[in-house]
Amino acid sequence: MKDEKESHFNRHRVDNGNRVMTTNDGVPVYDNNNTLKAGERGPSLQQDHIFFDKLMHFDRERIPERVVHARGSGAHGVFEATADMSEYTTAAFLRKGTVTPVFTRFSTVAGFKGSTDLARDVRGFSVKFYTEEGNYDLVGNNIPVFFIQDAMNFPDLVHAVKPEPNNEMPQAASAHDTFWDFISLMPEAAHMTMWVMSDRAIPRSLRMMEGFGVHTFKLVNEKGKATFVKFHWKPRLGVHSVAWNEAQKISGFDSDFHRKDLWEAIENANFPQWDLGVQLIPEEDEMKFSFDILDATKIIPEELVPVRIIGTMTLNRNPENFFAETEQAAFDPGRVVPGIDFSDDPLLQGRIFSYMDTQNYRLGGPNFHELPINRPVNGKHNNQKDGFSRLDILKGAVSYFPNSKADGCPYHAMLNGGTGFRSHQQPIDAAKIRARSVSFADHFTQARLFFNSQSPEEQEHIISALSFELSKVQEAAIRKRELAILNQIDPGLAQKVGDNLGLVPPGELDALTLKFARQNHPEYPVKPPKPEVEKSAALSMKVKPGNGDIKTRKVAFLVDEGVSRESVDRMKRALEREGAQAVLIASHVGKIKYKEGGEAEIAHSYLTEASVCYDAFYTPDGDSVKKLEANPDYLQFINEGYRHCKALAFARGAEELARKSFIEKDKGVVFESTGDLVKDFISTMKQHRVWEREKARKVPS
Ligand code: HDE
Repeated sequence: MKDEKESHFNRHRVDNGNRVMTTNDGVPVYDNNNTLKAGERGPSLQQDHIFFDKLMHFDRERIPERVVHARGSGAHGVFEATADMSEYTTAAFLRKGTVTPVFTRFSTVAGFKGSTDLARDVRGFSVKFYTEEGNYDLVGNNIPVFFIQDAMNFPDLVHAVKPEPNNEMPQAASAHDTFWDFISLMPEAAHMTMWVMSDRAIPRSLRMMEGFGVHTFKLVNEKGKATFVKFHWKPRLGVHSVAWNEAQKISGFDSDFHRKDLWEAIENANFPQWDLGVQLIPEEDEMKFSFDILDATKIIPEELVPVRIIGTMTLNRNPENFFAETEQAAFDPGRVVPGIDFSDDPLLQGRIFSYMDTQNYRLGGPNFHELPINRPVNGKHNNQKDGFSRLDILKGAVSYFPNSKADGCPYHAMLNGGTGFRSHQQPIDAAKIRARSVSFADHFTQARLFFNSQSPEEQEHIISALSFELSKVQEAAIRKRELAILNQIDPGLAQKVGDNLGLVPPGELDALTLKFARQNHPEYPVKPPKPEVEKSAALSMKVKPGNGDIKTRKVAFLVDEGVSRESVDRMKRALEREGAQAVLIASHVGKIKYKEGGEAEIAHSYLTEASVCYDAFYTPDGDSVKKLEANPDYLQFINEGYRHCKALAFARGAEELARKSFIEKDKGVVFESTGDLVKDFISTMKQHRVWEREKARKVPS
């Protein structure tokens, strides 16, 4: 099997090394610089087939970008099952010890393909498992709920959040009228809105975010018994975000920040890992909760159903060609393997159509599954044929079933007692109806649960984000309508956002919001059932497992001519022991002299680097201190780091620099003279950020 998998990925690799250049038909190209002309200074000739071959291809290099999730980054890896799940599912890739190749693509949702990585947005988290029973796609997000409950509203949601159609602004941003107009008329979006306004929407790294299947799915065992399941990805590096002010600046300094971070981690063999967890709900318990498990705007709190870890994904190989792999990867929640099935979640049901349809268009026809990145490793065998860009060459005269001429092949699994995909035999007795279940009508209880479960700093960030976004909305009526929704979630929250908008939150939902909600539920608002829990610890990022690890964190060492080698090396060694990265930054690249003699090679200067691209800052001792004091770029670096609540360490001789730049000592500012420089710095970094600093901050930058 290993060889087969290897050849699967190798088959289409092209190596141009030591080869003569050819046309697409393999004709050697003699001159790749000059078009064919009538005379040296004459017009070009129509018979220049070499030039036409080249330009014809060039003119068609772009394919339609994804309507949503256009901006993305992918990586190859493996998934290893670590638990025996045979009691619940026949899926072979979930058998303990099975190792399955995967391709994972992370994305933002709203921005175009070339937009910034650090937009406030949901992140897509799609995993294609190349299992021995075919491809399984778990196409999830880094937020466990969604804005809407029924797929019918999806194009409207996307039209509302995308740049406005008259002027195509703003890019990769939800802070504009049409988004909030829509959201304030759709109270079902309240829960998701809280998540998107939280720091989850501005991750520090794609490697430091959770993933969720969002919908309830089903696992099906050998006896045909189904168990409902929710999927979770838990990052080994913990869950971390940046500050909003920082995110905006990163977008300017390095709009590839996340893409580069993922790429570099893999190149440096710091392979990111996630554990796959499941919440299992017996079929009998389907109606047991105060919410409907088919409603994608609801989570199942971990207090009610714990998350059980069943495997680990490791991303260990960057794509060799972005277009061929990441851009052409076709994910589809409709691709399930035996042992996994859909629930009746109306959002999921709609997705089962949309992805296949979108790939058909985007990748130019029905043969997109033959592209190397989309091919199943176990091969495909059926009677489907022809169509645009068919790659496979089907042998023989027979392309129908049943047949006798090819001994009945390919046969379907039931004929030979095999285990093909069988849908869960779910009994249904219902009238065809276009309606919304009343069990979907409570929109605020879980939005409140989320807000109540956040730490005070996280709550402040949500308030600031809502204030930012709604301040950017031009129409006062929209601001007010959203405030009325926030007031239903938490009056204190609405009050604080209202203060920032100069508005008093209305006590009742807006008449227009009610009008639209009543289209789905004539009796709206419906009295909400009593929730099982009022708080859920797992919803705060503060307490995530894996937090406290500083592996791969980037620490800026702010140096200059005459810096002390001893002061640099001592900290560098300690950080590297923890797996963190020390990056020397000076006023110029090239060589600088150490105080003790000898030279350091500097790859980064203030010209190319920004403080927002680093996790923590260290100013070593040496003659460099005098130079740094007079360097406004240095002062901006540490002031901004301070503003963004990062750890700052100053060797004894550099402590004065902190005071001169108005940085006040707090638990994130480490001085050599008042503690253990190295130990205190590392332990502060382990807390990720000193968010408490935000309130006390007096530094302007
Ligand atoms: Fe998607 N979504 N979506 N979505 N979605 C697409 O498929 C769609 C939804 C998600 O890395 C599109 O190939 C509908 C929920 C990810 O390539 C499109 C509905 C969740 C990706 C599409 C939803 C997602 C997509 C655009 C409502 C989280 C990127 C390009 C019923 C569980 C996949 C494409 C990648 C992409 C449709 C809602 C996640 C248009 C109709 C809920 C991660 O088919």
